[in-house]
Amino acid sequence: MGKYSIISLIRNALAYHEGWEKAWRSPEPQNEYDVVIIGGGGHGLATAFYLAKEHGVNNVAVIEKSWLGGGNTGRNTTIIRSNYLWDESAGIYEKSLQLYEGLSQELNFNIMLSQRGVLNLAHNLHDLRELERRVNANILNGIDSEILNTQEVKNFVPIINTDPNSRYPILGASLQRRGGTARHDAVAWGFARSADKLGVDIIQQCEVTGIKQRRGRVIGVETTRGLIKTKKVGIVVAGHSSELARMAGFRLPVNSYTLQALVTEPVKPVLDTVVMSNAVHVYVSQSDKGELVIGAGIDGAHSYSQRGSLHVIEGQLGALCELFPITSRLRMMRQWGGTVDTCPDASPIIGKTPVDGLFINCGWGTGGFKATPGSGWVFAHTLATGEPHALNAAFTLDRFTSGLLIDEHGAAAVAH
Ligand code: FAD
Ligand code: PYC
Repeated sequence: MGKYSIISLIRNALAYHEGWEKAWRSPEPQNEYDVVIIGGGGHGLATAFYLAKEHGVNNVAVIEKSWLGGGNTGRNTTIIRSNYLWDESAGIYEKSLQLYEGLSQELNFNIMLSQRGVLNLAHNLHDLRELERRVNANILNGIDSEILNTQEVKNFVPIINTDPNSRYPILGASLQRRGGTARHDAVAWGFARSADKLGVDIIQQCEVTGIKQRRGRVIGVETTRGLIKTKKVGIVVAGHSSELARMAGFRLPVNSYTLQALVTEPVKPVLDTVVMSNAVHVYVSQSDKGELVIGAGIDGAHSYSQRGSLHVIEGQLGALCELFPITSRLRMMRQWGGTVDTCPDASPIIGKTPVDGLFINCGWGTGGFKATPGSGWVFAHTLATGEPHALNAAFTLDRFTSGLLIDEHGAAAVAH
């Protein structure tokens, strides 16, 4: 750290947050924008940033009903990876991982990328064959992916229980070494700060209540702070996508569920990778603070509640203790939930809607944090040109009528 950074750090620390430079402005909404993005999560903010940076479209507003990153962006367990099965998914998730690899430099904001590896465990021969199939597909797509045997898993994760007589014996695992974690808030804030610098208006505490149309074309959005005119709108509201589609007069094949997570009390470093078990429904990593960050599959009932129910926690903690016996004496500190938007094939929708000028980016379900930069990058292209990029061309809404589904239930890893 240079002399001036240290002086500025001391000055700011002593000033108790007074007079700190704001990371982004809080402008009043203008009457009209070239593009309005609904949703100030990571995906919406990334879209705005790439619209301005890659396409020179700066007259853009991001409209957020609450605070930036307060939706799933700030609620997720920060796992990133690109080891999906089908070519279409490999293309977009790998683009995203590559953007993540340069993002701290690109945004001049430390997103705390930690490529500590992501393991998916196999507990029986069927699991192992499924993982081998996916690893082979990944390798054909140029994505780093490998299979570890039981001993190699034990070497990689010393605290894991590999006793062959345990309830969930470990026959092996897939490993993506370039996978890992990134700090979720930092991703949202980094994109917000850089988009703001490029002229994007970020408007918080402003809810979109209607999509105004004339003769099948979008002409603006109704908000709690008045009408904002525009000929191009991108909906990027994750768990509330069906609501926005309803406002615009069409339906989505999307279901909303609660996905929950919890953290333990902080402990010394015990786990320096991410371990997921699709079959047993638990996954875990250790945060920089020392907490074990734990999650599982969705709660099975449709809901907009951001809480989740106890039986899901009981199941995942039982599995956690079986797989990692040393966790059995840890106390749980916090639990929360987010509303995820799931598509029938566990893949997103990124593209046109039945309304001219209205585009949608949704359906990332339990796994969209890893896609944040890639999703924003392709959606910016789609909004700027009116047509999808090659990387999102297959993720259309009409695949649910054509039948050209992209079934990623296996690679989604978190059951939904
Ligand atoms: P959000 O961050 O939810 O942003 C949407 C925004 O739209 C919200 O801020 C909301 O307030 C706003 N909004 C909604 N309606 C309106 C309206 N009418 N007007 C204005 N604004 C509106 N993915 C991974 O890849 N790895 C993980 O480890 C992972 N773990 C997860 C764990 C949990 C517990 C949860 C809940 C999700 C997890 N996910 C994970 C999924 C991931 O969080 C999401 O797919 C991703 O963050 C979605 O980002 P987003 O920007 O689309 O949505
Ligand atoms: O998609 O990798 C993932 C994930 C991990 C936890 C929740 N989703």
